[in-house]
Amino acid sequence: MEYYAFIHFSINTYTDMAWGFGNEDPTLFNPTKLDCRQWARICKEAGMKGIIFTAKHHSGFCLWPSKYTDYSIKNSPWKNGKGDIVKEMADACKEYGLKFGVYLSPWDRNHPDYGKPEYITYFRNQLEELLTNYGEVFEIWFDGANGGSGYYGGANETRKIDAKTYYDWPNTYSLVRKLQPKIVIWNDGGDRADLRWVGTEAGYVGETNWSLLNATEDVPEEMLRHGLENGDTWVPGEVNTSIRPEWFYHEREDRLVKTLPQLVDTYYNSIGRNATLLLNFPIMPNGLIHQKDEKAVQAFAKAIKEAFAVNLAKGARITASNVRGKSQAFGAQKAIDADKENYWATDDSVRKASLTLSLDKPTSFNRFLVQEPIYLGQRVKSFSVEAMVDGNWKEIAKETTIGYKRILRFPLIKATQVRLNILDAKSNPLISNLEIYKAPIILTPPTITRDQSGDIHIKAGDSESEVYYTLNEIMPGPHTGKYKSPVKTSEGKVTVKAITYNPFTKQTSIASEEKFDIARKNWKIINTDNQAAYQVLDGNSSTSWHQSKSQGIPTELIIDLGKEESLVGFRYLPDQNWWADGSIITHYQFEVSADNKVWKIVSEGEFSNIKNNPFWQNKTFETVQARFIKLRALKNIKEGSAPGYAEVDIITK
Ligand code: FUL
Repeated sequence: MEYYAFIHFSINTYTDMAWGFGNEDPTLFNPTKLDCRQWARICKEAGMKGIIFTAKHHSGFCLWPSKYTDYSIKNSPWKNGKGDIVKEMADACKEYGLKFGVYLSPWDRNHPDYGKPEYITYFRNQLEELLTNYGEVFEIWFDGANGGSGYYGGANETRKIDAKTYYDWPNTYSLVRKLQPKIVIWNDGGDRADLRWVGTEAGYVGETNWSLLNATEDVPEEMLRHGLENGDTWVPGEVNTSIRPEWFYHEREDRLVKTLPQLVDTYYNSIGRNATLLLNFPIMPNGLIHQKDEKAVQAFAKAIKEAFAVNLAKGARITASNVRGKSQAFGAQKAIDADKENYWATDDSVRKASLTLSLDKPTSFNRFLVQEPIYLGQRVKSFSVEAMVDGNWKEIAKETTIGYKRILRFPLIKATQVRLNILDAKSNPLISNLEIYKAPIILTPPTITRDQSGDIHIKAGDSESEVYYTLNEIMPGPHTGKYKSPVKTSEGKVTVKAITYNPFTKQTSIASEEKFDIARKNWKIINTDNQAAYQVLDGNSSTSWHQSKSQGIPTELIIDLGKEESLVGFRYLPDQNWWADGSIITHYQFEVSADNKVWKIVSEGEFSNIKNNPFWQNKTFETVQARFIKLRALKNIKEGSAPGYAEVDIITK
């Protein structure tokens, strides 16, 4: 299926939490515009094949009117408790020609029996409801987060279970398979199921990716990323990741929706590496997918469609170094004909062989796609790709596994022939499909940062594009400076403008612009010896430093600027991680000093709305000469948590 969606929606959508505790009041659940057809339409238009829906997340709150609990939408104001979102979701999937899947959290932080044998009966009763009343279910997701603190019917305690034995997975699986014979079971907490977690939610799987593991062995995360060459069980990887940092909707992530280059990377790092891609949409409290998420997934779909629009291998001549029994039924042609089920095969004893494509004329391409007929297993252990350029073979790539599908990206190359060399295989190699493409370069504005030493770093979204910049306010273009490595600047203020450029089509992106104040090169953080504190000055908004908790609040960050400066303001960027929001400073004082002895408060107050919009906070004041600055945190979002900083900067006159 390659590509399908996850939808996260539950009671904790209304409390702005990643996991509900299980005590949230059902009356909070009131989506005024709920429309499962909007979700299905977006997924269908994005080219997805199905949707997996969080029928019950860890809070235990059920989005269908389960007979076995009152902790469900039955007791919410939505449709006066008469609604059933699982049904609306299943119906919308049917209407849009999508397969329907279910996420049922084994961990239930609401149920009083969680941790006891009785809960297993409850869990199975719910499984039975979900797998009987809503038509065909293509996948069931048993999340691995299991046991811990929770409400548990009022007990408010921590309950531990053994995820391997507690749910009696063998019998639970039998029930699932009896009710839905064609279902695929996902489980990372217990017995090996049909699909495996890839050990990360960051949106990638290993380049070496075997669809095998051992059935009974506990596997480290590293192995989840790569599978096991000689594993005894077929458990392909499924790359699950969210279109935003978190799984559930949080307003303050509205500006953190994944960018086109990030989504395209995810595609090549999942579907392009023999895995499926399960991309999550959080639902807003009103019951809809946010427009920004919709736009992002549409742009992603368009970019992929354009990349794979014209298969340049179609109609080429193809020859093989060896063909099984010299039979046409296994000939090289089978790798490029329209039928993706048939395949080129070598004689049984062969482990090394090649396929050569001859093109009519010199052809430019930058993608290579290859597939094995996996119903006969995954065989290829290593391969290389070469191109005939000006009469010489040039190696483009040397890789390991192929599997169901492998897609390679490389800079545009113009060649008359392309050769796939199978270098080693577990058995005689089989190739069912081979394609080449010329994907357009994705032109998005580059990102510009300045590190503590004052060097400027510029990054394009697509490594095939060129980057041009200026430091003098002039519009950049192919006639201005070409970015090759970090740009040294004087330590003063600087405005950087940059564009990405497609040298083949001569198109440019919209320009990015960043204004940097004086470089922070000679700054010293003087009230801590912890070198990690310098992440506050590294120019990288995704790194951060947190004060030690024991210090309590107020807590200070004192910086020596190295020399006296004319200050007119300061800037603060809180830790950008959603889960670190407790550490965001809401109330502050800013002091300056000439000698680190006599201090003067030049600004104090609050960072208004910083919880919902945790971005750069700029505070200005009357010009003052000072060499030392002190940012004092008076209050954080969460009492008792230590202040965290992604960046701190000054504004000079
Ligand atoms: C995780 C869960 O704990 C998250 O809340 C989310 O559902 C994700 C898909 O899996 O383990």
